[in-house]
Amino acid sequence: MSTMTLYHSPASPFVRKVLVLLHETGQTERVALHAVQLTPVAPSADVLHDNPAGKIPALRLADGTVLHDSRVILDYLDSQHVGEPLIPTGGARWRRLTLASLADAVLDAAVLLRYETFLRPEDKRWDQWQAAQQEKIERALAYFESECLAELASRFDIAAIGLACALGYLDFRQPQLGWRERFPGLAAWYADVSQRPSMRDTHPK
Ligand code: GSF
Repeated sequence: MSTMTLYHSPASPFVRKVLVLLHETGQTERVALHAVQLTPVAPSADVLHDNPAGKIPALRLADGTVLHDSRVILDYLDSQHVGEPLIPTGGARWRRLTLASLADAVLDAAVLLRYETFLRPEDKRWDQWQAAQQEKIERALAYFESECLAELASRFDIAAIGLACALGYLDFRQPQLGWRERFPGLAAWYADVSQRPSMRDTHPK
């Protein structure tokens, strides 16, 4: 039976990280999804009730406590299962969290770009700002490609989940980007992890 409620949109890559972790740790049944539609300029009243920032994911626990943002929710849910933690507790912890944070930076830039190109009126758009966000994505992917392939392949944990959801979101929102040609190591890694049921069941829509 579900004891927690997750504010959810099938397009949200930050929500997807939570869904993937739930799947990987066998906790999917514990969480009911509350579907919402929102943008920064059209917030959801339901979400605002539980998160003044108006953002998803937010997770309401059985006792009414609300957790956000995705990092806090992942940390909480990872403390709620008996398997090997997906946020390592030993020496690898800070490195893996830092890689997860870099994956979130890709997502932050990609989501801002989406708002900039989809929501902002054309006459108010700022090319240089868009280019700077795109460069953040490029630099982060170049770093993952050149420095992190073995680390990523070693375990599907918090860092790998974050990057997999980020690459999935780039495919969803920037299909023209062509990142696979420039980052073939990441492309091979992503092709592999995309086969996981947790990734297959949570495709953005
Ligand atoms: C970012 C969540 C976010 O931007 C986290 O949870 O890690 N640091 C936060 N969520 C977007 C939806 S999405 O594209 O995943 C959101 O809620 N946007 C509405 C807004 O007001 O920014």
